[in-house]
Amino acid sequence: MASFHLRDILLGVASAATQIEGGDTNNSWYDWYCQGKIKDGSSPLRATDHIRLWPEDFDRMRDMGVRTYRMSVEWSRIEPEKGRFDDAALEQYRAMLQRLNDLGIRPLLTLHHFTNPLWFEQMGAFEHPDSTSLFLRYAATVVRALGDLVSDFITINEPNVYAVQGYLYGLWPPGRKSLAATLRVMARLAECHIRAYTLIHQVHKGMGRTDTQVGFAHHMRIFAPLNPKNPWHRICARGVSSLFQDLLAQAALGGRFRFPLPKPKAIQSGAYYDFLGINYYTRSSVRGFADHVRPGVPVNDLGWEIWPEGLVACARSLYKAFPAPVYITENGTCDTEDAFRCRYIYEHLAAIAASDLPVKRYYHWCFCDNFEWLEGESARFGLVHIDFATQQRTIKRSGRFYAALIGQNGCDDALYEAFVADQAYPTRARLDANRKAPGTERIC
Ligand code: GCO
Repeated sequence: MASFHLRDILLGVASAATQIEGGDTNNSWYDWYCQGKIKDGSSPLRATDHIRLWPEDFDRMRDMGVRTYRMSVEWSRIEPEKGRFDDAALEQYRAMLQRLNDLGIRPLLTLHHFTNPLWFEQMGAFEHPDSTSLFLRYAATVVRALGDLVSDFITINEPNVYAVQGYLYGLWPPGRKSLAATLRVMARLAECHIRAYTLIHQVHKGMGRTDTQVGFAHHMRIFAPLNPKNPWHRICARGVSSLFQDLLAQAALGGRFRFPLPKPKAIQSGAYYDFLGINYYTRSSVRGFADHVRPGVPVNDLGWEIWPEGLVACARSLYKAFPAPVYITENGTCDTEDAFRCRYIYEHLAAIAASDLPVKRYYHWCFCDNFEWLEGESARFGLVHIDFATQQRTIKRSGRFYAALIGQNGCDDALYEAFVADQAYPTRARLDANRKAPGTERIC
């Protein structure tokens, strides 16, 4: 049985400003590029030139039947200097949101997706004691300026990935390697989410809106013991899961800050979510405190294990603690040749369709190939192919498949035969054999 039906799930696509817009030198990731940190030497200054080409991109989304679009606004454009807000930048985002509404594509707006304005980065970003109030002022400005055009908000994207990559592994800005700083930043981001949750509701209510929905996008993965029979591996898997994702969920969604996360002042326990935003990509097999991939498992081009059941398992574990509608705010894969993306989409959506969880939205990451952080332009996650030199867009086979899935609100046998049946995943062993350069796996 290859068919499934998606009930009342709204299907959409996701993106993030720095990864697509281009044209902004005033942010932490452009600075990171200038420091020579991007593996393929590409710059977020180019990206997909979405800042100019968005009307074309939105038309393509409409043609594909996309129902909802997760996008982010760039803080460094909106507040280029501390305390100076740029009306033209806000107008630009208003035009985008207006157009999405006109096309019948429901926007979900992310306020912070990894990138900081330079002035904020240079003052110490979320380690600085003033960072909460500065983030809240920015958030309130955005909601006042755009809140008549959008009702669904994500405060912060993947606080755990931001903290771990930037403050523990030192791979992302600001390049620190301190466990204490990582925990401080995670706690600060949880606090920012909680306070922004309340503030967005207040501001939006003041504008006469009663349909506000706020959440954060939590990066979740399955942490499995590399050898399930080894008790040490089992302890490590639980420990890593707790440090990386469980403590953060308790703090940000429930206001419960547990050791070793520092507790911010005057935060009450409560329910700081209207939906559960989950970004899911992979399963990590754990030995010690490092990530591994089991030999022989299916993997994507970056070596991340492909394990569709994990999506539902992650959603279930979060839902048990925090019952609310589930939005899969990101799910997708790096597949340069677009050789197995249809199967990836099919298997993840089939797992959702088979579950009894209240999954209400699914955002495929990503609408188009883009600037994939450290990997630059070399890692392709899009449904639409980008020729970065010419900015030519071409819908991929997987994009046509996704459009057909949206059209049918599910998959029937004919669609499966046409797009999925002939696709197989690479395996870890094959990837290693094909690799000329050493692995480029992301650690978290
Ligand atoms: C993340 C982000 C996206 C990535 C995507 C693929 O999870 O890191 O939210 O910006 O591009 O996950 O790595």
